[in-house]
Amino acid sequence: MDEIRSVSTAKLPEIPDNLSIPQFQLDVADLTRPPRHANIPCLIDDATGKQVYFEELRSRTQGFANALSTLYSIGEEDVVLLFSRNHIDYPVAIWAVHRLGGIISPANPDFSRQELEFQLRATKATLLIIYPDALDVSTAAAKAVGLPLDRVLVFDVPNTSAGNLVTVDNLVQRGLRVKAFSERRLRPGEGKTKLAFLSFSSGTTGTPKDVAIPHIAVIANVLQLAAHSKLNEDYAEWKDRRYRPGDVAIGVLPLYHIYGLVVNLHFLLYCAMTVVVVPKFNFEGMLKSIVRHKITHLMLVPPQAVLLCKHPAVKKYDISGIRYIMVGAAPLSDEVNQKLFALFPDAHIGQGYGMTETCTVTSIWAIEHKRGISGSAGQLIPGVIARVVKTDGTLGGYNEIGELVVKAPSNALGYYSNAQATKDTFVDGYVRTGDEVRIAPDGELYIIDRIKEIMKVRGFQVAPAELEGTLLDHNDVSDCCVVGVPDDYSGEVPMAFVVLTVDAANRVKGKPEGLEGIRTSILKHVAGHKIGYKHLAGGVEFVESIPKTPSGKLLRRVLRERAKELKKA
Ligand code: 4UW
Repeated sequence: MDEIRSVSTAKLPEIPDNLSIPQFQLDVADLTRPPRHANIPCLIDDATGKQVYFEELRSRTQGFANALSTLYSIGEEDVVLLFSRNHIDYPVAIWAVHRLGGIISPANPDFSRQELEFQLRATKATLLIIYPDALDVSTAAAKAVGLPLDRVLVFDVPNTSAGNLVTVDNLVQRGLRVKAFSERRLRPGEGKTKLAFLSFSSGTTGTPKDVAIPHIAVIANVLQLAAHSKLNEDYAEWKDRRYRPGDVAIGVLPLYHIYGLVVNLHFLLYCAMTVVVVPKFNFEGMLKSIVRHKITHLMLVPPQAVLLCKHPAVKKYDISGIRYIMVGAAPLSDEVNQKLFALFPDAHIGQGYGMTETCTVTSIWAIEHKRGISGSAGQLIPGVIARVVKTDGTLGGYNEIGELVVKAPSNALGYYSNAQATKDTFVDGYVRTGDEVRIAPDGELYIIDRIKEIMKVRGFQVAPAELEGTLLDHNDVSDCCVVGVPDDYSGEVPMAFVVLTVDAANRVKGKPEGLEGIRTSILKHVAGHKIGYKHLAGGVEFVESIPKTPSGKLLRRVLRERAKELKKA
């Protein structure tokens, strides 16, 4: 056997290759999508309760496109960097840029100045849109890369200051008074190559890279999910239908990450559902929102599911309206899964699995199963073709273990500015996932291990190579290796093995407090340059040397085992 396909009987419709994402989401009447009732909002702002209806979403997108085109000359291939928490105008910004032929590069809103600078430089962004709490970081980063401050815009958040910056709402209002932009239409086939997003991922190795996601990738994944969930089949008699117009999902997943962007935003809006937009995750805040907005759908990452199972505050709230919980982006333990089942006896609960490079969902639990099978990441969705590549390079069949390699209409094109990494990861139209899996004959996909270098900390990628670069900038570090160590809440956390410079080693010889000083200084150094989830929560361990192969490649596995032993001791 050389290929394994989805066992789903659902039929994937033809995927339009001549539509931009906003045209697909907002303009075309598509018979396969549930009709949106005029009285069902698309978005609700969790903080203010403001509701945004379909027509308003559409007109705001057009207004913003007008303003971006006339006042900022945004057009073909311009990259606009979105450095923001979730906001009701987040999709407005995305789709306005897309309507002009531009590209969106989303960034984590908690990034440090250095991390934002890196992404601004890498993408050559010509416009930056931020959330007001990032004024200082953003202006410093913009200055550092030479982006004029009049090209930094800010989303409107009540009771916050936008400094001297122009706000998005101000521009939308100005843009609504004119009709100036000309819609960037795609020629037949062009959707396959016209870029929509540059999202960052480390892939299987190295530092974060810009994943080139074309318009068709997002459209395809939405249609694959729709087919998988039989959204377009008349099964109205199923009271249990998974996604119904009027269902309300909590939007705590960050929209800058591919899971939130494609599933929580594009797919759920396609389902004519309502998404409650939450700028910053806070567990008890989420419980309150679940009650306030009568939430039916939770899209979560494993640590949030852990809180749901263990946090004492859960008992204080009536969350019985929840009938769907999807968890993914990192492994979910059997224990948590079982607890979820017990806590929500009537809900649909299961895992999804995906990756930035496959522009998102690769598998999700079957629509016919109310509950996913514990330990399984679900079944391949329609349109996905999988190969299981064994360690000897041959292809495995059902129940054989190997690296999952995936072909799908949603696959990204490669890494925009890294030809070598593209060659290594995107092979003959397939993406190497770096995940070790087994596919059972009934179609269930089990993720056995992660064979790639990256760690997943609370569902976020952390690239060891990136942290090793930062560590090497510290004066006392001559060599290092970063590995993940297991952690109950975060899944895993980074830990560093460090070799001191000869100077530093001499300085602290026989002085344990001196060594402690260096350890603290290293921890602070990383904390000063990197976002919170990349901090060395697993600690720093000093070693004489880093084990390497004769060709100089880090033997990361050896240190990963050492780290596990240290944690046990
Ligand atoms: N079990 C074990 C899982 C799982 C997993 C992902 O940051 P990225 O590039 O992308 C993501 C995407 C997550 C996602 C997308 C759509 C979806 O429906 C869903 O289900 C809830 C989740 O995280 O990291 C990709 C890597 O994250 C790991 C795996 O190593 C993968 O290559 N990963 N989902 N259920 N591991």
